[in-house]
Amino acid sequence: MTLRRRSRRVSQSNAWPGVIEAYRSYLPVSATTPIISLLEGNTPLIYSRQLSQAIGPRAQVYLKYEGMNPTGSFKDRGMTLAISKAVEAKSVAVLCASTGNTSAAASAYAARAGLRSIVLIPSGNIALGKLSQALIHGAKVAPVEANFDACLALAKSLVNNHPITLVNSINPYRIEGQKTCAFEICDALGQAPDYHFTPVGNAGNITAQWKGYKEYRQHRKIDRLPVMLGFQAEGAAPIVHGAVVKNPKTIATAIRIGNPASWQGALTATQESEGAIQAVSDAQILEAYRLLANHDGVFAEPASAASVAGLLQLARTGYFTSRKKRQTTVVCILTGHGLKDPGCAIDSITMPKPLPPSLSAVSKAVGLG
Ligand code: AN7
Repeated sequence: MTLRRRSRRVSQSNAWPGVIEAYRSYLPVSATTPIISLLEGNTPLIYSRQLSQAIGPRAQVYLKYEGMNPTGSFKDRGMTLAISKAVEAKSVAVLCASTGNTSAAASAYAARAGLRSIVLIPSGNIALGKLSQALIHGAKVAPVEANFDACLALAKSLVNNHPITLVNSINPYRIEGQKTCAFEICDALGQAPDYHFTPVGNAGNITAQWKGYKEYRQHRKIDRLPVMLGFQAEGAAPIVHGAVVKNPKTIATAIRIGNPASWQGALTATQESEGAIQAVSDAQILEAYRLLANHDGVFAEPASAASVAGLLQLARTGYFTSRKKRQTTVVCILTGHGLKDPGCAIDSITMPKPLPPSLSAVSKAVGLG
């Protein structure tokens, strides 16, 4: 009797296959491209009652919770493709500069692919969760005493002198992968939203999302395009001011970027869609961060809350009431998980004091006394 070797993998025929398999015909892969995936994508599009009410009676606001990706941010969409293509090109190492999330994604996907990864991060200005990820996935981490923009310049010089693949979003495969976020939104809504709100740092994501919407329209999956609205932090708003910011400052370290690589892509997206890039203050970012956690039950990292801060800012200025009569659909991208930056959560609440193990002390402290 011959024993048939059983497949080690459980059949997952109905399971989500990751963004490359889900959108293969829209992406630059061939039948022989090795696919390195952690089954990223298919993130929740969550209705927000509080934000819908804040915008107006005919508004429907949805949160695209990209923090639910395998490494906790939208970067996984681009990284699955960038790493797959690096393996296809027989690369043995990848390199990125990062404010944190790119380094987390690069090191995880590189680990899975058996590639070495090197990450340059601005020393002291990356959230602890992200740093832990890069380290635990085995990346060579170089904390540089400089900001992200200087780290990116160093990274570009390093790849010129060594046979290493750069996996920052100037790698076009990153943009290709990240456009799948727009596809998913359209697939879920059956149409493009009227307004698309997103945080902007290096501006790769808004560039990718706009590309995604335009491709979906070309393929007649949707028949209109959203207005693209991007938000930078006030102290790191080069696109808003039309000038490089030498010393960008914001509590939202993910978007602490003074010279975005995809600057032109962001301008194209907002000009073609009649949208805008605007600034929101750290106070507005933190207000939105708390609102999301307190009223929607959604924990997003501070940079992510910039999209919601931007939505509230525009709503206050009457942006929506002065425009449309019919139903308005809004999507806010929440780019990363709140657990990435536990320090920010702890700093923005009052830490409760330790209590003696007595019923009266505990009851009193929790408001049941
Ligand atoms: C949570 O990880 O640039 O405008 O090096 O982590 O495409 O840069 C992160 C950016 C928004 C901005 N939200 O996206 C990096 C990095 C979060 C982010 C952005 C980032 P882009």
